[in-house]
Amino acid sequence: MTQEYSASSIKILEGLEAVRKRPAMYIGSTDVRGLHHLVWEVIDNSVDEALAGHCSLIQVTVTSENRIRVQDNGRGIPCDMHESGVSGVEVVMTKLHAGGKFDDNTYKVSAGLHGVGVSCVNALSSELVVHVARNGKLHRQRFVRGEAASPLEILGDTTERGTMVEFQPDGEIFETLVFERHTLASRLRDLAFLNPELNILFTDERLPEDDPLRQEKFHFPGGLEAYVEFLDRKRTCIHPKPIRISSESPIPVDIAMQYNDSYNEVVYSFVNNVHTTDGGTHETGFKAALTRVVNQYAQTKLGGKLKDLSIEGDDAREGLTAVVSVKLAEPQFEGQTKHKLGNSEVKSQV
Ligand code: 0RA
Repeated sequence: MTQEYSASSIKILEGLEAVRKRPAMYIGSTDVRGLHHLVWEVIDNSVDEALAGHCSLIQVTVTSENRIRVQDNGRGIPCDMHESGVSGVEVVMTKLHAGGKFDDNTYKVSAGLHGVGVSCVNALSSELVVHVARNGKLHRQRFVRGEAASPLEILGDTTERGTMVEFQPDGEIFETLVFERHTLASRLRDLAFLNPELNILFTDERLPEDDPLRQEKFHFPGGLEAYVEFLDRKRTCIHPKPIRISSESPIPVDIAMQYNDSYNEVVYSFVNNVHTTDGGTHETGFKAALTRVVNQYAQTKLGGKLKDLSIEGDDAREGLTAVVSVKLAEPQFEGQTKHKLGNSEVKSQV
């Protein structure tokens, strides 16, 4: 590199060096899970643009060489010079924890669970190329193992807007470099159910041209209602439409639920689009409310006849399929894998 680095740039390089030294500290592991974590990290930035109301389409592609390309029609990463002496793109791509949020914090909620940012993906990629369409120009910059391998170049004029990130995970870091179509597709489908405005186009270029799974479009204007109907698509429901409960204040809460004729309980919960597989206060609040309401109703209807009737939570949820989604400015995630919501105020709010 011929470029001279300022003190702050040196710190930036040390930052990404730490990510390569201890990748598990940033993305959990270097196995197939960690590999997919890279994709979630990049997509989170595009979803953040969508949550801020600036992005309606996210295209995710697995190339025939097992690279990942994520393209959105958001505002694009700022390309002008940042105070640190490099472009906004380079700051986002090389500065640890900068994430996508070094502007005036227009982001109400962030999708990121670990929120380590796209710079970690860059650090753990043998090559990453970013294209940004912004202010009428198409820009491009290339990175190798987290370091700029070209300046931010202007390729030409454009009327488009948005960001495209293509990366090759580093074989020196990851135990496997093969992405799982099903893992990617189901997360993208979830994101589309949780964000009804969003269009997600998923392409797996490893599949033959005529394979119907090569390209899937995920767009569900019905939101969580559509999600519950999807989850129950092979079951027989005992009432025609899912029950829908939504509220914007004090926090955005969105619930859809439907009973079917099975004995299974399926309750999925999300916080800021993150699947809380270990539940937490939002899920506890929902279950407590449901048990209480069912008991109250039973007492009103049958109270005289069944004085000591008490319906347990498990009974109230027999044959229930439900999705609970909340959006929080400052989620506290708990547990070993950070998949459990801890904010105590959320229980009563839900
Ligand atoms: C920083 C500031 C702004 C947008 C972004 C980053 C941004 C990052 C990514 C990563 C993937 N897609 C993205 N889209 C946007 C705000 C820019 C503004 O205020 O116009």
